[in-house]
Amino acid sequence: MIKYTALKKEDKEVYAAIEKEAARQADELEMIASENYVSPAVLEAMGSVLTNKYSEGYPAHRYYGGNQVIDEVETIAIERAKKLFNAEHVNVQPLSGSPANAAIYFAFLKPGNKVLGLRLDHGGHLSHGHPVNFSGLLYNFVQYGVDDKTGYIDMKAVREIALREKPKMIVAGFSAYSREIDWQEFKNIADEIGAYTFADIAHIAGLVAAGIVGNPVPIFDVVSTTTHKTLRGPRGAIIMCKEKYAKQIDRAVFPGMQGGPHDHITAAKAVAFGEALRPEFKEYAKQVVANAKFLAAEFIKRGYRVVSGGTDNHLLVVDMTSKNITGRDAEEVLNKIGISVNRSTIPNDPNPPLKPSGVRFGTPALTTRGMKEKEISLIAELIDRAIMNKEDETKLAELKTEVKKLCKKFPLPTAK
Ligand code: DSN
Repeated sequence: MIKYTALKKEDKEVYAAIEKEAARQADELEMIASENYVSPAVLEAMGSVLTNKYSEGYPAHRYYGGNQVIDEVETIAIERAKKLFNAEHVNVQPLSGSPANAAIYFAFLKPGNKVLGLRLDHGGHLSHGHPVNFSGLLYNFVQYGVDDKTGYIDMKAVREIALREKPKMIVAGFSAYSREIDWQEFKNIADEIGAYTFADIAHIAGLVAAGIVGNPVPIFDVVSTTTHKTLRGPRGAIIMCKEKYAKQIDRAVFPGMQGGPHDHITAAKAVAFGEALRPEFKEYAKQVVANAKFLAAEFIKRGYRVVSGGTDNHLLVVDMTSKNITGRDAEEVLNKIGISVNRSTIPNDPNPPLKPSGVRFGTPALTTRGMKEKEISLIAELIDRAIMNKEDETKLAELKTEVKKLCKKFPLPTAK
């Protein structure tokens, strides 16, 4: 149990806010696919004195003195990440996912170069070429999508677009796509046109590390991932690449994009990678996927349409149209009963992004709490009852009590 003794004494206002958020996390169900609960060890490393240090540069090549210990910490993080993902080279300094992706573009491309990425409204990410994002503004992105009928990425169409457009880089990866990606097929297409291959595995990194889904690291030129989603580490990111690109990636991260790395976060990344190398992590990752598949089936049983008909990973996108509610309203209703989710576009959504038709559900955080199929079944029932009684405040209050009762049986890792 984290005590925050000094904070309680020195800053009652911030202490009270943190305690309130801790209670919210403990008493509510977290189903946002990109969120998770870190272990007490990861949290302690994040709160360590390593935050006091400046260490621009890399182990044994720093621009500040006093970095002997930081060198050790960063080297541990690098070595563990290499082992976890079978990577030739790893940079553990990126501050988060978008800065990591920016560094990759910076390392391989010139402004205006053509890049092929997955459309945001088909499950991609802002940093994969959306027009309001730096990626779409600086580079000339063309986009692929999912097949209208199946909801799967249409690899034939990807090939056609790639051969027609001849991008300098192909981006594979997503933030709301529930199916396995055929990394080898992406690589084959890229090789036909001499394009770089970049995989963003932010969402599935934990599943990749556990060997539950395919690993692009040995196949692709460069791979980025955040460390805080299924991987269950601190907020941050890493970049993995072939040894021949090591120098250009390292230079792009520092001095290209960033100044001093966040050494306390590097330590917490090392701790999380150490945890992910243990057999228990594999069990967790297996259960994450089993829970997501089970949840998809429970929704389908109750008459919901799940995009692509199910899932191969930790997330699913559910089209709320058949229940006469938008994704935004469903998010609000579920919030009232203590279940956090986020609205999501569905492929070719007739509704605008702020009021899309879908909701994205994820199972990593529930699984970290120890929940299995039995609890997932109850949660699906609670969600459905909330949606069906969306205007009945009394019913919603009763459901909130049921959610809290379930949460009490599954304390957070940091509460033990
Ligand atoms: N915000 C993250 C997600 O929810 O998927 C992606 O950056």
